[in-house]
Amino acid sequence: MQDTKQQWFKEAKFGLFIHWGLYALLAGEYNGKKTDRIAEWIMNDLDIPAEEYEKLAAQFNPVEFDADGIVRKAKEWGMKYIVFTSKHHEGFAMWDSKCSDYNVVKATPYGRDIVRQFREACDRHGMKLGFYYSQAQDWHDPDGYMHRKDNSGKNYRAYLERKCFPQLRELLTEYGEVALIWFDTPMGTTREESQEMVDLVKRLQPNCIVSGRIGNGLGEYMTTGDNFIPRLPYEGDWEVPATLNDTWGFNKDDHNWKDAEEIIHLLVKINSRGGNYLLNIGPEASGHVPEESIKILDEVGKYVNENEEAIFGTKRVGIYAYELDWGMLTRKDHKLYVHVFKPRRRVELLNIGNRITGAYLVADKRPLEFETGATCEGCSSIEVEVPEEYFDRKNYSICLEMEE
Ligand code: FHN
Repeated sequence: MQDTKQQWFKEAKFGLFIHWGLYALLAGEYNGKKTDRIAEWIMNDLDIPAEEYEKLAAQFNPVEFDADGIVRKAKEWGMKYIVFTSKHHEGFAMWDSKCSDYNVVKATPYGRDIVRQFREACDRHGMKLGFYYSQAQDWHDPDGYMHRKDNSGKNYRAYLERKCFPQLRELLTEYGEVALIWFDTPMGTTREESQEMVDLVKRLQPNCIVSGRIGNGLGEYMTTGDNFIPRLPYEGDWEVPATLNDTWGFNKDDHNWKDAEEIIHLLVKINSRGGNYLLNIGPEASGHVPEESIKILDEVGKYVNENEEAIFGTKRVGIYAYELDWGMLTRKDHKLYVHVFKPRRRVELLNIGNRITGAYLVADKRPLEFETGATCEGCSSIEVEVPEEYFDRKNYSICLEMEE
C-alpha cells in the first residue's frame, strides 16, 4: 500500500495542476499543421526538430503572467496544493537553471524565473507547491528519451548526470520547501536509476513526496492514469491527474470543456473513493489563463467552499458510495456526508450500520429533522427532511452524525 506519510496530502483532496511551457506559443498548431493530440506533445507528434523548436524561446514573453493571481484563484477554489510543470517533455526549464541555458531566464526576452514567482506567491498565500519534472523524456537533450522514436545510441546516463540530477538538485535546494516532485513516466529508466532519483529527493528534502509516475514501484502514492478513476476503493494514498478539456497545455482549438457540475461530481466521486483530484489549467503563451477554465473553476469553487467540511480531510467511504443514483457519500471520523446531486424532498439511506444521532445542512449548519427506522432486523435506515427552499436545488450536502 502506498503511503506518503504526509498528512497534508492525505487531507488535501483538491489540487491545481499547471501545464505551461513553450508549447503554449504553438497552441496546437505548427506551420499550418494542427496536432490532433494533447498540445504539449506537439514537438514529438509533428516531428519538430529540436533546433527548430528551441527557436520558440525567443518569442516567449508572457507579460500577462501573474503568479499571485493564479495562486489566489487556486485558494479561492478551495485547492490545497499546486503542481507546476518546471520542465515538461520538451526539455525547457521554467526556472533559472544553471546546468542548461535552455531555460526561461537565459533563453527568452521575458528573462524572469517562473518557478521562483510561483514559490513566492505560494509562500504569500500559504499554498503547498510541488514541481512536475519529466525525468526520462527530454526531447531537447540529445540523450533524453523520445516517445516512439529510435532511442538507441543515446547515452541516457550522460543525460541523467548532465541535466536530470543537477536540475532536480536545483529545484530542491533553491526553491524552498517542495511539497512533491511529480515525476512523469519512467520509460527506459531502470529501477536503480529511479531509486537514485528518490534518494536524491529524500536526501535534500525528506518530506518531499515522490509521485507514482517515478515508476519501478517506487512512488509514494498511486498516480492513476490521466483522467482515470479507479473502480475499486484503493487503501493507500492516490491522486487523479485530470483535464478540464482534452489537453494539458493550451490548445486554441480545444473547446471541449467539461461543465462545472461534471467537475463537482468527479471531485466528490474521487474523494468518496479516497483520492485527491489534481485538476489542470493550461495558460496561454501570454500567461493569461483561459477564461473558460476560470469560469468553470469559479463555479466549482462555490461548491467546494460551501461544502468544504464534506471534502477537505475526508476519507474513503467504501463500496456503498457507488449505490446512489442521486448523490455520493464522503466520510470524516463519525460524520457521513451526503452530497445531493439531484433535487429531492427527503434524503433516504437504507441499511447504514451506524446509529445516526444528528443531521445538518453543511452550507449553514442548520439542524435537519430526521427519522431513523429499521428495514429489517439488524438493519437501519434514515430519512432526512430537506428544507423547503432546497426542494428544487441540487449540489449541496448534508451531514449525518453517527454514534461514535
Ligand atoms: O505525457 C504527459 C502529458 O503530457 C501530461 O503531462 C500528463 C499529466 O498526467 N502526463 C503524461 C502522460 O501521462
